[in-house]
This record gives sequence, structure tokens and C-alpha cells, in this order.
Amino acid sequence: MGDYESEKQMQHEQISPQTIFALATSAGRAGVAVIRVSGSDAGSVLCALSGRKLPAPRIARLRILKDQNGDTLDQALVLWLPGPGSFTGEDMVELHTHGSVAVIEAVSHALYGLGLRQAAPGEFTRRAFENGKLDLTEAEGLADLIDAQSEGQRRQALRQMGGGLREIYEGWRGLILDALAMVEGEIDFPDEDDVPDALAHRAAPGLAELASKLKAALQDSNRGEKVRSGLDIAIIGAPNAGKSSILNRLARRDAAIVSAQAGTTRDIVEIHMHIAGLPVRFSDTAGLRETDDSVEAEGVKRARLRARDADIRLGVIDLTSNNNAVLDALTVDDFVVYNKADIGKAPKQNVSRETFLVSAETGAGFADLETALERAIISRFAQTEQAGLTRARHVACVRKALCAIENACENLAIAPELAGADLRVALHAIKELAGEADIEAVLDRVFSQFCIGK
Ligand SMILES: Nc1nc2c(ncn2[C@@H]2O[C@H](COP(=O)(O)OP(=O)(O)O)[C@@H](O)[C@H]2O)c(=O)[nH]1
Ligand SMILES: [Mg+2]
Repeated sequence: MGDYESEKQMQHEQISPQTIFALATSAGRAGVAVIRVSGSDAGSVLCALSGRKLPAPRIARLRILKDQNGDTLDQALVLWLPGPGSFTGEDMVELHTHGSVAVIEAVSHALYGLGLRQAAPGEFTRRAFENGKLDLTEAEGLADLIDAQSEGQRRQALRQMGGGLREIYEGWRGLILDALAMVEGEIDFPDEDDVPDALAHRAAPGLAELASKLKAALQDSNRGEKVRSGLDIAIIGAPNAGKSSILNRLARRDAAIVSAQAGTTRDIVEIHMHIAGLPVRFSDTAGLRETDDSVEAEGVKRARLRARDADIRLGVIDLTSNNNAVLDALTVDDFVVYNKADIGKAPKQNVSRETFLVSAETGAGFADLETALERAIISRFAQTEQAGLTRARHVACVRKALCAIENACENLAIAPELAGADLRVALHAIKELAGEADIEAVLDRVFSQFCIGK
């Protein structure tokens, strides 16, 4: 442990963190507002506000709250939640007041008067984390649960908050430690007859198993990240192919302007919906063509970028024209949508992608298109029942661990010392994933994404 770290630990032991408070419910007019207090003064704060001794732990009691001058603030349901059994692990109090702006203001004012400070975003959860109530992945799951908008997001967040990812990485950590024990044993007590080959023989199978588990988790990480952040579908094609009409059909409203004039759509028009429990963003883009109009040219540039970054592209082709150029911008997993089936005739060529025949005018073919989209989203992006990696941060840690494990495998038979060092690197990557390594900047980032009051 370095000087800096031991100094930091001493500071920790000397001063207990200040008692904080925050509104846990959202601000504005509501029946009830919940104000949470956490820290060593929480109990005395409740006594001061209610003018009575503390109620029994975890039992709701009705109390009149008064300020320092004895003026009544509100009548509230109060909870005394002594540490370490509380959310943060510290002594906590919950005040369930009436939910008006004026009551919240007045109670906050009284709390400031008692020397409390308002919590920073995520500070309650950060204290819970620092008191060992949850690891970093569980804290992230909690943040995701608060932000969850779709069914898929809710399920995934709940799983992660409940320790789904922790269980997985604890398994990985166990395998690394097993291998490390064998390697260290080899270094400390080299057996005269035992050549390094024997070590490789013993440790290699566990490490190979671990490497394949890490690879599988990485392969599946795309799903977890998509469930969290949602996926992008770009509608692209030549001007007048009917892209905006198709977007409006999918949205079941007039989101984009439809016109017979080519080059009408310039800005990207987006609609949001949920498909198979995932948030999906459809983007209607400018028609792809060469143009002298600088505004339209910018639109075309943005369309190409959006198409490039999208998870799925719907390439729209007008059946009444011979313009197939959009096919060049599609991958094998994209969809080809022939539009204007009401006036054009079915295409002759047979493209090797999912192909649909629709009419944005009459709505024909849309049921098939929507079913196929849902199927593709479920099979490619929807989360399985297992917990997995859900953030770029997780992926980065697991990549680091995998790389170190692969190095360790190579070094096993040649130089056990090097393999040992590699395994320590892998162990550190797992610690980073858990939030155990000293990674202040990462913690600041994760917790600052919470709202105030959590
Ligand atoms: N008959 C017919 N006309 C369509 C269909 N889809 C779009 N249109 C017409 O084609 C023109 C261009 O449509 P729009 O959606 O603005 O195309 P975009 O430039 O690709 O966005 C408009 O006049 C639409 O009314 C269709 O399925 N059938
Ligand atoms: Mg358009």
C-alpha cells in the first residue's frame, strides 16, 4: 500500500462523512414526497424535527415536524433506519411529507439549519457502495433500473442489481485464483522432477475454460448494451422512394413530411417505440443523391453517417423506378423494402437479403415487415435470461482480463513467473469490474450519472 493510500485510509477513519439529505421522489406537485437523510446525525435530526425520541427501527410513525422556532412544518410519516442494516449502511431517516413545493422547501430549510448538506447525485448509492452494501455492477444495475423505460430494460437492470453479473465474475475470479495458486506453488516450491510442462498440464485446462467463458460474455455483450441504450434503425434510399411515408406508417402518425418533391427530408426525423421490450429509434433520412444544394448535401451526409452507425438498415427501393443504388449501402443482415407495390410491379431480381414488398400508401405488406423486424430484434439484440455485460466499462474490463489470460496460457510452459504476473493483471481487471480497484475517476463517473436523491 502506498503512502497516499494509507493516508487516505487514515482520513477515512478520522472523520465520519457529513450527514446528507435529499428529496428521493421527483420534484413538483405530488401527494407525498420522500426526503431521505443519511449519516451519523440522522437520528438526532429526527429527534430535533419531531421533538420526540426515536421510534422503533423500521416502523412507520406519524409525527408533527417542527422547525427550530417551534413552527409546524408538516405532518409526516417517519422511518428510523439505523445502520448498518440501511440502504447506505449508515443511520438513515425517511420523512414522508406532503408533496408540495412549499413543504419540501420548508423541510429542506430546517435540515440546512440543523447543519445538513444536500446530497450530490448518486451520493446515497456511493455511500452504500463504500460501505460494502453493493458492488459497482449492482450500483450500475440500480441506476439502470431508475432509468428503465422498457420492459427489457427493467428486467435486465433488476437482474444486474440483484448481483447477476457479480455471480458471474466471482466464478471467473475463482478460476483465476485456482490457476494462480498452482503457479505460485510452482515458483515457491519448485519440484526437482516437476518440469514446467507439468504445471502447464495442471493449470491450462482451467484457464482455457475461463478464456472461453470470457469470450462468450464478450460476444453476448452487444445484447446487454443494446437493451440499455436502445437500438437504431435507419431508413435509407433514393429521394422519393417513400422513406418518409414508411416512417409515418411505422409510427402510425405523420411524423415526417411527405411530398412528391424530391429532397424534402433534410434533417433526420426520429420516432421512438418499443419492440420486443427494447427501445428502438427509427430514423428517416434525406434521400441519397448527388446535389448542389448545400443544405440538402449536409442532409445526405448525415443520412450516410446515421446509416453507417445503425444496427439495422431498411433500404427502400421505389418499384416504379429502376434505382437500386441503395443496395450498395446495405449489409447482409439489413432489410430491403420495395415500396409502392400499389402502382409498381414486383421486382425481378432476387437479392440475398430479407426482402419485403409494401405500399406505404395502402399499408399493404406492413404487417409482414413489422413481424420480421420484431423477429430480427429478438434474435439479434434482445437480452437472454442470463445476466451479462451491459456497459462499455464492463466490456473493457473483460477484454483486459481475456488478453491477460491468453498471455498467461502462453507463458505457463515457458516461464511460470510471467504467467503469474499475467494472472495478476487478469485479477486486477476483475477487481476493476467489481469496483474494488482504486479507480476514483471511474467511480466519480458512474455515480455522477445518478439523479440527486439516489
Ligand atoms: N402510390 C404510392 N405512392 C407513394 C407510396 N409511398 C410514397 N408515395 C408517394 O411518393 C412520394 C414521395 O414520398 P416520400 O415518403 O416523401 O418519399 P421520400 O423522399 O423517400 O421520403 C409522395 O408523393 C408519396 O405520396 C406508395 O406506397 N404508393
Ligand atoms: Mg422524405
